[in-house]
Amino acid sequence: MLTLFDFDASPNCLKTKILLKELGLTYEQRDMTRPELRGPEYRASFPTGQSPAIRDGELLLAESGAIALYLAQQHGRLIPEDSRRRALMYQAMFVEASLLAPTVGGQGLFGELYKPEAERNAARLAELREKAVRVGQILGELLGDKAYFAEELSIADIQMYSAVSKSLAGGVFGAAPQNLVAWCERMTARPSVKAAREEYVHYRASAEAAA
Ligand SMILES: N[C@@H](CCC(=O)N[C@@H](CS)C(=O)NCC(=O)O)C(=O)O
Repeated sequence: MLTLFDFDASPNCLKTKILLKELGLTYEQRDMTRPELRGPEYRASFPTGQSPAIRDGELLLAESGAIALYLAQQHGRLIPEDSRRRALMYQAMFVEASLLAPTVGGQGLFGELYKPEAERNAARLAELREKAVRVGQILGELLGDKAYFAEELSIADIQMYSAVSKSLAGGVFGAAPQNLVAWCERMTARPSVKAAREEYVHYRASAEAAA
């Protein structure tokens, strides 16, 4: 059986959980702590020392995007057959990994905001805040009038969802594009997304705080 190496506070693990639920796969979950992720045993299997990661038979695989491509291809779902749509999917996935995640992720704005106030770098924080607003605009333009980033639901939407939903909830996109807000609401309403969010203390807590 497939094993998911999971970490409760992780937006990256949320992506993989949504995908597993969207594909209807059964899996065994290993709940990891930060020291375990950084420990030699985990690093021997997954050199990045990060979650999510999966074990599928002989295959040990980390990086949410690689996991998404692997599982979607294996199950023949969530990757458009049409090559133009598939190209849009790749574009959105690369934008997520190269622009969105570094700007707002753990190494970016939210990483800086989670630091105790005295340890924050004010100049970097201001730069990241400004960049986050630009990234929100870019995502709105990439999405355009499409219902999903590749016109049909694909792994690109799942990859985008964690950081976009967190950014919108945290207000870091400023006056966020309405099409992006509507897309996020569509994604949040999906049973796979609802079920995945329910499994994380972190996301349950933010839903309770918003209610
Ligand atoms: N690019 C990676 C990022 C993974 C990542 O940053 N994982 C975080 C949790 S969200 C992690 O494992 N942090 C633990 C640590 O760095 O010690 C992906 O998409 O999977």
